[in-house]
Order: sequence, then structure tokens, then C-alpha cells
Amino acid sequence: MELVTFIAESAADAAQQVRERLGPSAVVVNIRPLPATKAKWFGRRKPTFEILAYRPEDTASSREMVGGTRLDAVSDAPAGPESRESEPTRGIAPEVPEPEPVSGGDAPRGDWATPQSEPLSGGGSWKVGRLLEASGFLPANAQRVIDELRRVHGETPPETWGEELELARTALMRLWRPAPRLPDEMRRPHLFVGPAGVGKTTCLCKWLTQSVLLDGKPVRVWRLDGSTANAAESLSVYCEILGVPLERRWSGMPSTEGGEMGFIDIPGVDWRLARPLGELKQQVEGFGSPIVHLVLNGAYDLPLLLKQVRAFAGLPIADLVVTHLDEETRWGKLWNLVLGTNYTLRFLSAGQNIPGEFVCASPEAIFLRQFPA
Ligand SMILES: Nc1nc2c(ncn2[C@@H]2O[C@H](COP(=O)(O)OP(=O)(O)O)[C@@H](O)[C@H]2O)c(=O)[nH]1
Ligand SMILES: [Mg+2]
Repeated sequence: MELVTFIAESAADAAQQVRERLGPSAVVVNIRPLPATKAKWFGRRKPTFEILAYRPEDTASSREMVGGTRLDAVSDAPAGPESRESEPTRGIAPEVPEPEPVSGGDAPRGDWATPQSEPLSGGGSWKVGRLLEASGFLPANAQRVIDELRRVHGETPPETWGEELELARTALMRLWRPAPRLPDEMRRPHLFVGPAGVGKTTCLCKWLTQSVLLDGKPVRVWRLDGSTANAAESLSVYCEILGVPLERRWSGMPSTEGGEMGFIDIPGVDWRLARPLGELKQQVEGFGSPIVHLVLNGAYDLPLLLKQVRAFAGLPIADLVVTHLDEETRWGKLWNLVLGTNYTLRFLSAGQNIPGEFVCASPEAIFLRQFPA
């Protein structure tokens, strides 16, 4: 896979150059503004940006390595498996106890084929429970999977480890709750909330870039202050690059024919304090009925993540977006958010590249990293 660099002055210019050189299936990995001095080297005076793209040889493995946005994809959602319809559910599952710290260090990749562990105490002779814990499951959630396996297949696991693992995957697929389909109508803006520095603005930029590059959709962005000033200058730069209007004051979704997709960026809040959380709640109410995505840094410890989910539970959270997955090897821990809260996972995001890796959350996407071949 060869990454090719392009210099462009607009999204349309970039898409055309990439298509001409690499064909319609080209994948865009990263877009970044060029400093004025560097742009001058290329004889450009206008705001200029650099785009990194490649032609996939083997689409699946290439995308797995670097992520990116396929220019020929026909979709209004980020790259990844389709999310299916389901009823939204809210809040922390009441039956799940306070999280305990996850024991054990990072499980080395590739060790999945050889179980060296004892069965969980409540797991009969099923051994996969320990493996789930090593991949990031809380003991209570690993036990839930084992209970499901015993309920469906009885006390005795199959003869081979491969079969046991396969049954565990199938059990997890059954326990997965897909994020509900996003409404087609554009009247509701997408709003990203969460602690400061978790990657809210980056996710917004990734989704925005995919929407503009893939669909040429009309999009509008609001970069708003909260209880603190919104210093995300980079968001304004990306909007300029993509030719997307950005406003600094909330003006409401315009009622244009066909509608626009709206994204609202606000600063993170200190989730340990009631006051900023209360102010955030008031601000969110002022946006009408936004689709609120709670963004979490997936590299944080699980007890902290669950505390953050609890702190934001007073808001009308639609779903969760997990970032920094490039810094986390134990993707199995994502299952604790599925099994330990009533929220659904919407997107998984890994890395600082824009559009980079930003995919719809699915069991398959998690298995790829949880049980590497
Ligand atoms: N390694 C890594 N860095 C990220 C990721 N997402 C965001 N960042 C970086 O984290 C920092 C904070 O991101 P930002 O989107 O501004 O966070 P916000 O305060 O929640 O809006 C920036 O330096 C981003 O480039 C990610 O998935 N992986
Ligand atoms: Mg931000």
C-alpha cells in the first residue's frame, strides 16, 4: 500500500485529484492544513491543505491498518458495518455492581489460540471467561457471557478451544445492542459532549469530513463557548478547507428545503462538579432536541469511564463514542460499556488523523482487535 500526497485548495479539488490519480475506490487517510509558508512552496496563496490517500489493494486489511474514508462509498454514516434499528435505552444498568479494577496487564496479541487459564469459579469447565477478563472484561461481565454459554450450550464446553471461542463470539453477538438508526431528517443537530480533551472536536471533524467527502452533503457547524471559551481553532480551519459554514453563535437549524446536517462543538466540562454539569444541561436544552453523543477516551481505566458515564447521565445522551482506541490494546473492555450501561456504542475512533479511523461500532469491529487472528 502506497500513500500518495496531494495538495489542494478545496474539498472538491482534492476529491477530483485523488480520483484522477488513484481511481474511484481511493481511500483518504488524512487531511491537514498547510502552514502559509509551506503553501507558498507550492505556489499557492489561498488556504491550502495536504491530503494523504491510497488505492486499496486488499481493502479490508488496508483499512484495518490505517483507516480512512473511501471516496466511492455510498453512505450517510461513517465507514463501518451498518447499524441496525432498535429502541434507544438510557442510563446505567441497575443490576450491574460498582466496577472493580480490572486485574492483569495487557494480554499479548496472538495468545488467543492457547488457553493457559483456569475456568472462572462460576463458569463450570468453560475457560473462555478468563480470556475475556484478560481482554478487558470486568469479572461480572465475563461471568454474564459464561452464564449465557451455559444457558444455551450446557455445562460442558465443546472439545476444542477454537469451538469454545467461536461460541463465545456468538454469545457476544447476541448480547450486543446496536445503536438505533440515525434519523433521516436533518432538523436535529449532532452535539458532542464529554470531559475535556477526550477527542470530541476530533470526532466531529472526522464525521464532518466523511460527510462532505463521501456525500457532498450540505453541512453546518457551530463552534460555541460553554462555561469556558471554545478554543478549537482547528475546527474553524477544517471548515474553511471543506467549504462548510461555521458559526460562533447558536442560530438554530435553518429550515431549508432538504435540510442540512448540523454539528455542534462545545468545550468539555469538569464532570466531577455539579455546577458545570448543570450549566451544560441548560445549554443542551437551548439547542432544542439535538442528538447528543457522549464521547469517552477508551484508553482510560474502566472504573473512570463508568464514573464519567454516570456523571453525564442527566443529559439526554443518545449513544456513546469511544476515542483513543489506537492507544488501547484491550478492546474487550468496550464490552463493559455495552453490558454495564444501557447505552449503545455508536462510533469507534482511533488516532488523530482526520478522517482517519472512525467506524460504526459493531461486534465485528471489536472482535478484530479483541481476538486478533
Ligand atoms: N492518539 C489519539 N489522539 C487523539 C484521538 N482523538 C483525539 N486525539 C487528540 O487528543 C487531543 C484532544 O482532542 P480534541 O478533539 O481537541 O478533544 P476535545 O477537548 O474533547 O474536543 C488532540 O491533540 C487530538 O489530536 C485518538 O483517537 N487518538
Ligand atoms: Mg473540543
